[in-house]
Amino acid sequence: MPDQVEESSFSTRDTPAPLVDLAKITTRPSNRRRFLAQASALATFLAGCMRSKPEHEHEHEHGDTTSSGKVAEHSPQNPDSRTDTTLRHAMPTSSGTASTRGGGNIAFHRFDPVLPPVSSSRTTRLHFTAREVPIRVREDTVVAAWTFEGDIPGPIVHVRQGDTVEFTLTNAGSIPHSMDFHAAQLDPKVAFRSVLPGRSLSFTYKPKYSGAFLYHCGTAPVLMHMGSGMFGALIVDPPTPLRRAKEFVLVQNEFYLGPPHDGVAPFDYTKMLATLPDLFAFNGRPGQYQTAPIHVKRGDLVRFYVVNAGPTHPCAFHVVGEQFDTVYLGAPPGNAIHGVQTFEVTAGGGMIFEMQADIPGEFVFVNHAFGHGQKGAIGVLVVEE
Ligand SMILES: [Cu+2]
Repeated sequence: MPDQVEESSFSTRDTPAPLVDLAKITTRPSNRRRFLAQASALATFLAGCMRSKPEHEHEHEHGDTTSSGKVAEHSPQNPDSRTDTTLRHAMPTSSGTASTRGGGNIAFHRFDPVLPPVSSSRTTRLHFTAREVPIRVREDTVVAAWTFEGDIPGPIVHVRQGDTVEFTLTNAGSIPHSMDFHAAQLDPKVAFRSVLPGRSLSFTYKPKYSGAFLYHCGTAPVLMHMGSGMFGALIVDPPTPLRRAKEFVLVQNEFYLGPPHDGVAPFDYTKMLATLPDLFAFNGRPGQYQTAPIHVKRGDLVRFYVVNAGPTHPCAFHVVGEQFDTVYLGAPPGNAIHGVQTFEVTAGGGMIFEMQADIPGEFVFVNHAFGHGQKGAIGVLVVEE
């Protein structure tokens, strides 16, 4: 059955490449006449663009799909997905919007790291809403988040290899957003294209491989949308399930924050480009599993699904006082390595770490790139007697 893409929305569209090369326009006095002629040509070209491509026409072009899953010829292209097109698009430089102000009454909640059970149905229907909301990520910090389903990270999704995932994104935000599933194989210009505020987009796919996968907003600038909280984890089980274990999902991300307004700190795009984060976190709250650790019992097999949302830095995952009996680099149960102290999960990647909890105690799990661990990518696994 072919994958399908449907929409109940309008879509953004690429801007035309300029026909006049600005770099060739010179202001040297000896070429003054040529400069004036070129400037006149540029003005004529720009005026033509404004007449021939009014904004409302872009917004009203549909990308309908046929019943066979093919996309009609007049389908819009999405320049936003997988490419950071900051140079061609007007872009926000901070995540603060009218809906992300007023942090005083926002309560803190711990993000539950437990992997939810897989559904008995072979079809998983997901309907995510993109929302711009303030989130308290620490006692003293509320951020102007862009989210899937109102949290950082978005919901943990658990399916099997070969299941059908029917996905709909509704945009309840104030700017375009989109969805890029790393577990999917789809034409990104169609399925992962931007959805305007108030609109929805649906598509269907079947995960080809098992593993720990990232999903994220792919709207330009991708760095800004991922950096402001639009990401999550989708876990795909192999056809023959892995051994029974206590299973936890850890999604690492970085925070780049500006000065707070009305108690809410906006995400700062200039800082994201400089790649020196203020904070790191597992599951959106720096150090939350130090304050409220993860508990297992002696004898449990513990399985961490570590997904790195970045947007930029790696996660050198390590458990102090333990070793990983098995690390699945991808597509479990294949690609397993054994007796591992630390392994790096790159930005945009996900891996599965297993350890036998046969010694009681408190075991710190950490991004062993310690500048990152110190900023919040750290927690505690308590192995009870
Ligand atoms: Cu977005």
